Amino acid sequence: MRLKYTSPAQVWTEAIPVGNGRLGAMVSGKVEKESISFNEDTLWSGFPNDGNNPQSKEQLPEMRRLVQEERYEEADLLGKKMMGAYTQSYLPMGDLHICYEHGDICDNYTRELDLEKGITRIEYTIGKVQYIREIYTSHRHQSIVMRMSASVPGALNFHARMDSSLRHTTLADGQHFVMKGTAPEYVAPNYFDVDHPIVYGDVEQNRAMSFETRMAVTEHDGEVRVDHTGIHVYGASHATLLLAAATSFKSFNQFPSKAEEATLAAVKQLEAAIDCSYEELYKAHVEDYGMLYKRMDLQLEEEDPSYSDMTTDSRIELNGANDSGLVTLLFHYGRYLMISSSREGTQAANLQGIWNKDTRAPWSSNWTLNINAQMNYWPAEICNLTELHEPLLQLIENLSVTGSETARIHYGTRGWTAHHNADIWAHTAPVGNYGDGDAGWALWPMGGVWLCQHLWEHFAFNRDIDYLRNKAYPVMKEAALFCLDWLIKNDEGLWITSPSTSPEHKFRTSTGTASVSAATTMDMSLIWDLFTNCIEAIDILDIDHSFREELAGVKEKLYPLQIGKYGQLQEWYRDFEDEDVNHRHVSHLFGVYPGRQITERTSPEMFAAARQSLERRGDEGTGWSLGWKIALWARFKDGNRAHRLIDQFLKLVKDGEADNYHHGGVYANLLCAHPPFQIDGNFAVTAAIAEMLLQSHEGYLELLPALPDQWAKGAVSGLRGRGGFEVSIKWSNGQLKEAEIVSLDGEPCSVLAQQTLRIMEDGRPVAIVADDAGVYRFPTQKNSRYEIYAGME
Ligand code: FUC
Repeated sequence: MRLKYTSPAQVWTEAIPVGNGRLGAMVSGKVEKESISFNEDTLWSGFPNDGNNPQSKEQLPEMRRLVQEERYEEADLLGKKMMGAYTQSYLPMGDLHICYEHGDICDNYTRELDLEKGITRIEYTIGKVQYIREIYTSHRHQSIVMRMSASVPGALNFHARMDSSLRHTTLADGQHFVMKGTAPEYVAPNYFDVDHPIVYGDVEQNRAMSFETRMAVTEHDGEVRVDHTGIHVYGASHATLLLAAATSFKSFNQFPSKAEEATLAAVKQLEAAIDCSYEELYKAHVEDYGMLYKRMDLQLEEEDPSYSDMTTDSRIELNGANDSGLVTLLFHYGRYLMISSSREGTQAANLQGIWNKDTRAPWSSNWTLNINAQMNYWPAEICNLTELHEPLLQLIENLSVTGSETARIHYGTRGWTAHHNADIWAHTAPVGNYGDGDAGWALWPMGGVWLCQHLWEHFAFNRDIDYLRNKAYPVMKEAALFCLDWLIKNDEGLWITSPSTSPEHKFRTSTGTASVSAATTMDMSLIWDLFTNCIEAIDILDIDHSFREELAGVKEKLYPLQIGKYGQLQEWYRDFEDEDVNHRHVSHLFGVYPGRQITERTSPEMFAAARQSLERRGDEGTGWSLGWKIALWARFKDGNRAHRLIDQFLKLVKDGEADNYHHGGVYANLLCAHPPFQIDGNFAVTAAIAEMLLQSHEGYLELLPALPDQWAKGAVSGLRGRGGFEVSIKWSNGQLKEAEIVSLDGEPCSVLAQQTLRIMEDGRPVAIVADDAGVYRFPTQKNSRYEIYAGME
């Protein structure tokens, strides 16, 4: 499992990402002048500032009147008056430049990322001297570790320095080379054209955060000098360079600390790592990373051995999804990226995970809550990385705090709301510089409702009742209270939302297009999902009985899903024509995936209509859109269609290809191309591949629900299903052969497969009950293992 290249990265989207959840780096592997751009996940512009717009609430009655009178274009315009501030931006920290005194001409160049160890390695020869670099970000030692070596004594000579596009100075502090900098107080989004897009605070009273990066050479056998220009290593055959970094960020609702706090934190990190030998650092990293990575394995078909000699970019370009080894690589890469961008206690992975080189990154590299932030965490549970879900769950808790002010100020409701963008300050207001925004994007108070699905899913997969009681349910309940106040009754006495948008898509009106109307399918499906989850939580916790009644009553009378004139699941309240029939968002299909409202069993007609909607949308899409569609085709149990879209996802996109809303693909480094680079698609495709092999949203584990013809034979281990089950499956000729289920919580287990099953525990048959639909149910014991065989004895 390696990404592999035979030349250095010329551009950022060819470079290799490494990270420990907090500290990230993009390694280019250039021979003479290595450049590594690095990030720290708390480095954002700005300071706590709610960005709410107190004028919003007074527009609401008029807004609702316009919607009711079907004056949609006017409603869109009025929406501008309900906007708050834009979010702040996630920032690059700096660039590390290492210049080797051996020129740029070399032989036998290779550059690899070993997914099993989480280490990138660069090798080349100059004359008879072999040079090797190993680079990774250690979670245990909280630093970027770079080990350089030469096969001949004295051949390793280099100079390392750092700079940043943010305000900074550099200096030598004993054996440390130090960069001290400050973030701007304001960075305008890249799509917002203003004269002063980047604004720094007053030197004396800066409200933004400070940052500090420290670098030192540890183990070496040469001469090391540190001065204000950098670190110089002469006459060595090996040296280890460490880079530690910190900011003065405190928390989402507190102003940053003084710059000294960043200094203290960076010094502490570096000092903790500095006395370790390279061997100790390496061993600790491989162990720590492997503890997460090794939980899963996947094999699809026999890999064509000739493919493993090819570079990753040529495999993408020439083979696509026909190369099942490349598909497995893509799958594991999503897990690698999750381990590298999300660890307990770090910030949640944003639009670019943690890897961003631009001060004005696309869409501020923020958290976009109308699909992208959620999508980042789709693989967390099913791919057995449940603890890496934590940063998102924490972000949700933060948003529920700031979001209660937004709910009160913007709409006068109880509970909490978040709109389509968030930042490290837990921004929850609709974005648009108090009047500039577009209602089609920003006037969507459903971000919190959708996010709450993650709180529930974390419970559903793990069955931790204390977590449900103390962490998840209280936040879900507050989001449900918002919905109860936000919903209004239509003329037929059904509950609807107004204003309401189907994220970013517009419909045609008699005179143009508009986005604001009432009760979009997505709104209603999200509310259905939250209420359903709250009701299940209440039943498990045996609390809040009258609240349960209230939720159940409203849920019963939610404006129902509709089937439109094309046989499609209607996206809007009325059967409007799409502005763009191929639009990238498929929000109205939330109930199919990642939701569970629409299944073949519970609502076959809606299921067919949803499928028809996806057909109408077509197979094109931005990177993340393709990822979502693959997961949807998995839920429609169409493995071949899903496979076709994986092939589409594996299309090589060249760096700098302009933003495109209809094509997607991946860059040479296998990172998802919106384009531009956006990480969500990587996570979605990993989750979707898992979903092709195992589903558990219908109350049972379904083995191999959407196997494509191309994967006739294979094996997967370590998947997780709802109910607290770990599942491994082997198949051949497109048929289940055997599976193993470990019950982590002792819950009763239900399994569905295409064949008759025999279920054994310790070699003895287990008493099973099979229903008409072929679902086998059996009791389990906590931590017991069950073997499943297809066919009769
Ligand atoms: C939403 C999407 C765009 C992009 C942006 C970050 O606005 O519609 O395609 O992913 O988020």
